[in-house]
Amino acid sequence: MEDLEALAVQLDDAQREVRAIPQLTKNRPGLTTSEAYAIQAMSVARRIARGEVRIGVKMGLTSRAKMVQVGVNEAAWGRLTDAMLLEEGGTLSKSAFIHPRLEPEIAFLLKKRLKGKVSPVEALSAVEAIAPAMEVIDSRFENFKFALPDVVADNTSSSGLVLGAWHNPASVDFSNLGMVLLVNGRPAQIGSSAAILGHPLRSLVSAARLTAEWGEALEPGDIIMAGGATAAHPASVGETISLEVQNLGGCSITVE
Ligand code: OOG
Ligand code: MG
Repeated sequence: MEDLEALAVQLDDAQREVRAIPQLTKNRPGLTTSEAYAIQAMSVARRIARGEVRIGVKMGLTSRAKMVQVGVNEAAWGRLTDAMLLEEGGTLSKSAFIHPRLEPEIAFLLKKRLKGKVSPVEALSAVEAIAPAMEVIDSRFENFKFALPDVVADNTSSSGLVLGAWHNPASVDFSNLGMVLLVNGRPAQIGSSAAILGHPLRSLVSAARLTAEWGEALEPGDIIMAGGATAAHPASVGETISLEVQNLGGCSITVE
């Protein structure tokens, strides 16, 4: 356990010091996914101990495009804190990140607790609202390269999120909505919400099941990020990166 704690400290320090580190599996080829989730929990606990507040959970690698981009073929989850919230329409200071990438997502806001195995209907009845969202991912590993245990330990590259306006989930069928990531007004990534496990709601169902394996629940008030619908876009200074989702509006941020 102590050696896992040491790895958690390495990752936490890398994030705070904005410094890439070698993949954990280079020195520990036998690192298991289960050990990696323990490292993630320890490293996020350090953030919470410093005063950050848990705001929800993110799913990652829930679309084919994302799996292909990073070469990891299994969905994973991570923890979100208030320190990751970025202002919609605001700026992202690139120097506060190692090598940030942005990706188009759908976010859920929960009004009821979800834990363990739930049906899509139960999951939907727990949703207060849905919003267009962009996630900022910033792998703490050199060259943004990792295997599944690395990325799990690294809180699935979680680093920031931008949220658009919330909508009543009953007012829009969000199973297959066009999603366009624009860079300075030009489409850079085009996809559909259906790319997220066939329906973003399935990602919420998975989040309830996977977090419960670690004794955790999705709580009322939590934000759940469904995962990128397309490959992520590496952010460059001077870019305004925005997301437009059919029938849901969008959100945007400028890289400085
Ligand atoms: C891992 C995190 C994946 C998503 O939405 O698929 C993720 C990564 O690509 O660095 O957040
Ligand atoms: Mg993501």
